[in-house]
Amino acid sequence: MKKKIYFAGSIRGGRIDADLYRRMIEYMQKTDIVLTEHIGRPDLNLMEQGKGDEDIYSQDTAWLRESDMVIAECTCPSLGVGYELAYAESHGKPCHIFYDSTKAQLSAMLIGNPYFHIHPYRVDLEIYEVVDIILGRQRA
Ligand code: 6IA
Repeated sequence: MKKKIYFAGSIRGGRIDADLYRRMIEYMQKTDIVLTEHIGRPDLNLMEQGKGDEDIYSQDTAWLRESDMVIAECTCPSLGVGYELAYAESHGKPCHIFYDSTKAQLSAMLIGNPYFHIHPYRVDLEIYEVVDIILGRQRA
């Protein structure tokens, strides 16, 4: 059965890692469903103007409740992603947090919470190995 993944990444917090989000989303979509594939789109800022904030909030919280797990890329700090992680925790969803430990220091409010599965990485390749394990994929 395909897993429903809520992928969280910075939008108004800054789009510097948007291309990494896209690569992670495409990798997860090889076997599973990413509810939030728009997070990786390069043209998101333009698109964002058409949608109201209340609609975004209700759609995203509905997707969080529907998801099997949350995978967040947290190198670029984002208030929205922090909120989503707390929301997911309160709904008992497994949460996996990736961040580049050569570029960022993760908030104590995430790293200090034993509920969260924290995955620091130094090169992008490490992300995909961990994603395979999280998604229960066989590796050759
Ligand atoms: O505070 P931030 O904007 O950085 O928060 C980013 C997080 O909030 C992401 O993980 C998203 O799930 C959620 N989020 C923020 N803005 C949007 C959004 N904008 N759409 C969906 N989720 C969002 C509109 C873009 C759309 C029309 C394609």
